[in-house]
Amino acid sequence: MAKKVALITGITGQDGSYLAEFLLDKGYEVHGVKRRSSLFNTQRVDHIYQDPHEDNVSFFMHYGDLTDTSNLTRILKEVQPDEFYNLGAQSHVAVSFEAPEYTADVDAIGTLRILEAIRFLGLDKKTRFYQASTSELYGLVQEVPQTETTPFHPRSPYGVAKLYAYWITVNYRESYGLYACNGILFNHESPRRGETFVTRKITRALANISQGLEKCLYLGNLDSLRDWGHAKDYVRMQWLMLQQEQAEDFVIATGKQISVREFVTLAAKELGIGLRFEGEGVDEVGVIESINGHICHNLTVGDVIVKVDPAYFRPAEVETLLGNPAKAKEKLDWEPEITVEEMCAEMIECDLKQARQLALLKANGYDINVAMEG
Ligand code: NDP
Ligand code: GDR
Repeated sequence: MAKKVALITGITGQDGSYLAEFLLDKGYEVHGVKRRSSLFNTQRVDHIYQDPHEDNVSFFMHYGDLTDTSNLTRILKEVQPDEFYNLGAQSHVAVSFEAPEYTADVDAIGTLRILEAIRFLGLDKKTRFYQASTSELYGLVQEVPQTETTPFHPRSPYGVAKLYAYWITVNYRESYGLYACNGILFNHESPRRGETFVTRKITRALANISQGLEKCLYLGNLDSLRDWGHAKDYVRMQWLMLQQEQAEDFVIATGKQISVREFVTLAAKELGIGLRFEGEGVDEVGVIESINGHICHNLTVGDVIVKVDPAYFRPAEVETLLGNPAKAKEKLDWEPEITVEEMCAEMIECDLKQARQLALLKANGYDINVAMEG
């Protein structure tokens, strides 16, 4: 039987890399779109790279960009995918305030470009389309927890661009009968998470601090509440959504939320270090006694300083997000398997390994550069 063919934008990102692994394991031929970059940008997928000169190759990369219609159309024509996963995006909410027009071009119009290309090439009966929608659509939340029917009120240029992408996906389903669906995914993380998203920024910085490579972790809003899951669990659901008889939209979440401050505390606990929170709006030392109902033993007020820097505040903030994944459970029998505590432990393990290597280099006189942004 011929292999199923999948095409993924954003293959070099966190989700793209996990999804590619997942589909290769299932016996798919996987094609990914990568951007031209002056430095290598394929670190997350290098371990699954296959030499195109070999026989039986099932992993291919194509240069492309979501801002380039002719390029997307050509790749689609060449690949003729059974499944298209649109994971590519300018995905950083804070950056979208700095680059709103680019974010709209990539995240909103990029989605339209793909849908139009599918239609134009007559692939509308063949290619199933998945759109990476987001809990950022809820923004200023109207209902707790959020479900597939909760009204949207995005709070950033990123959220607004993704709102267009959400509706154009629904519109192409309703207008042209495309199998097109939205996964409304809540935050999901992993050791492969980009270094400027808050969880990875925290695990990386605390691991570095524990090895004497940095002195202080600067953060913005410590009180934001997020429903954090693991990317591995969430890509499984992306595939499941394209295996149904009819295309539908689904919320993917864990149904639990913790604050940024609590995540810092979890990470510190994992490292066995004591914290001190300082800065604007912080009026307590910040030791947290229980997270998700579990008592945090061995937590002390310590010397590791976490400082609030208003530079990381956003012009409009999404204060709280909490998803209800009941529809995914009922219709697709999907449930997340990895808890936020397990995920944090995995991220710390990975960042600590790197920090120890850097510390060793430093101790032996090598120049190292530990840049922290966010
Ligand atoms: P990442 O930021 O890790 O990956 C984004 C990917 O998009 C990268 O491969 C990036 O390429 C690529 N990309 C960026 N701009 C363009 C462009 N102009 N043309 C083509 N590709 C481009 O994001 P995640 O993997 O975390 O997220 C995947 C998708 O899911 C995104 O659309 C995101 O908005 C959405 N999402 C993510 C959630 C999360 O919590 N992770 C939650 C809900 C939705 P490069 O490597 O070159 O930068
Ligand atoms: P988010 O993720 O905006 O939810 O978007 P991020 O990790 O950037 O922020 C989460 C919350 O933490 C607060 N925060 C900080 N954030 C960053 N990045 N850096 C800081 O120093 C910092 N301090 C506090 C933020 O204000 C925010 O409230 C992610 C992305 O993956 C999107 O693409 C995706 O759609 C949504 O999750 C669901």
